[in-house]
Amino acid sequence: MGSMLIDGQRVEFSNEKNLLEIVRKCGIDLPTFCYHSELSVYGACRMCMVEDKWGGTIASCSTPPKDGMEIYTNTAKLKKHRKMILELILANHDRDCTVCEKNGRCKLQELAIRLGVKKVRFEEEKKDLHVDDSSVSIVRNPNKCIMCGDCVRMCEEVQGVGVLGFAYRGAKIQVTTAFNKAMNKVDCVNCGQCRTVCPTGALVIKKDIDRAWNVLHDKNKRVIAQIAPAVRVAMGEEFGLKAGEVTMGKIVAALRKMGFDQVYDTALAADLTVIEESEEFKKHLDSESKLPLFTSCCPAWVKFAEQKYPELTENISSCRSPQQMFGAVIKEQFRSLKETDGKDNVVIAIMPCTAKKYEAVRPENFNNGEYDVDMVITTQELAMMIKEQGIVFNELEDEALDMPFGLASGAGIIFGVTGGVAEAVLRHCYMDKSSSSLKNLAFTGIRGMKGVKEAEVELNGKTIRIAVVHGLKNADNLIKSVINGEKSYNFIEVMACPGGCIGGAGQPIPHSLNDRIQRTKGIYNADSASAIKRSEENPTIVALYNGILKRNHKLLHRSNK
Ligand code: HC1
Ligand code: SF4
Repeated sequence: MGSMLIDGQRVEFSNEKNLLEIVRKCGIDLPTFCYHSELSVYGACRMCMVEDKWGGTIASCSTPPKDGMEIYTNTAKLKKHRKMILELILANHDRDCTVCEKNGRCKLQELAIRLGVKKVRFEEEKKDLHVDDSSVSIVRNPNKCIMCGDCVRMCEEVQGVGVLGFAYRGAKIQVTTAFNKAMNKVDCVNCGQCRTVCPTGALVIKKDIDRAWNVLHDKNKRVIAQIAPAVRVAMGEEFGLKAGEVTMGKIVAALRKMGFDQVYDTALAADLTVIEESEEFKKHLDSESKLPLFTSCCPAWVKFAEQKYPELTENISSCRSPQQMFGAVIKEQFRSLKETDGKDNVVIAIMPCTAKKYEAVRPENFNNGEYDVDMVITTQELAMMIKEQGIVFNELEDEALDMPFGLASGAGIIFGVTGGVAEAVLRHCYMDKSSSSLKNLAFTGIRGMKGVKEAEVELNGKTIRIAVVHGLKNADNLIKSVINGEKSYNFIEVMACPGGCIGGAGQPIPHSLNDRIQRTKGIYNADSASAIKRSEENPTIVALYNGILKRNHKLLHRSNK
């Protein structure tokens, strides 16, 4: 608690951890490249310098506030200093802005405009480093890297993966992988979180837009969309709407205008996952073996576990993710249609996630001579396609999904947030199907943004211990405490991205934690609005179990379990 003078105005502060947060709280948007409130303070870019009353300059991000301080944020000296930094960065930056993927969204470009940098006085040799597009999820272009280190800290501190780091010294310094290996040859889990903090075009989503247009323009293809739960609460942000606004009806309308033949909901397959995973969980509980059971719908988490904890393979649910269940079921269902009209069935998944691109091409997802899901387009890619097509998104009339695979329960929809899978499974397992039991479940402690959440519930006379974790570093720490016996659980839900899929790296980049909170609210609103709350009450699911799943149940599992 205390107060200070900022540009001559008295400002109170309480728990802010540094000067930068206080300055921003009082309405001055100090520029930074390397500061993210959820990462450690690096203090490298020096853009957030402020001046004290004696004319000394200090980095506001790494200076704790003190009562009675007097600082200035925009003196002539500071302005000159910031411009100089920008010019130095721009001097050896690849400045092909017009064709840069980040054009219009680049922090470097934005600050150069904002601070009035009109020319670069220092001409240095441009970098000509190899652009790594070996990953199916992200492209790394070191020529556009400004060494802020944000991706390095994200990968290490939030995801616990640590495949990116600084190499070489002086003018040759680079952010790269160990031994400069290709991204598809290191333990990158494809989560894409590095790209959510990259201020420039150095890390971007690997696009499948051209491939998507090709099939949409081909009259011999039947193009089928499945839309993931979290897409509906974030797409609007690309068109100036508020985070959390549910725009499913407009997304459906846009997809039809673009030429999609069928538009369905991935949350329907999440309902299948709920039933399969619940049955599997009950078996593990009854036999008291392979506990805790871990969820399997997040592909970045599955890859992380396979690499780091191979001994846990049997504890990870054998269920395919909803994306893959959906693809497998639809391909099976539409096979006869292909035989009748000769059209190839092409399944395009619209996902909030970059790791889903990797999941779709895993070998176990190649069946009957084709992939179950042919292509994955992120929320951001779909927004680009909508804009390219000239569709005025905000003016679209809402349209309904196609039936019967457009029908999902609220339980399927809440998969899009951390805690959602666990809650959906409990809704199914609970014998008490009253609405008060639904409410009680919501308050067990598995909702919310805490990195690790724990709950104890009574299930058929047994006390079940549940953990819900998001962020792979949190998952890593939790697993260590399970392995060393400090903690014990029966069921653990893991999502790699902060907040779950609503914070996926294929979504519009959230401006703050509040955007993720609003998206979460949007998901719970969509759940409240849905007529069906539990997966087993979804009539399409019932029909599937009485139809193709009776004949071919293995469509739902990663191996033939
Ligand atoms: Fe997810 Fe899932 S919820 S993994 O977060 O289980 O991506 O949205 O589609 O597959 O349904 C992502 C979201 C998504 C799957 C479902
Ligand atoms: Fe690290 Fe995820 Fe980026 Fe891969 S995609 S480098 S795991 S943050």
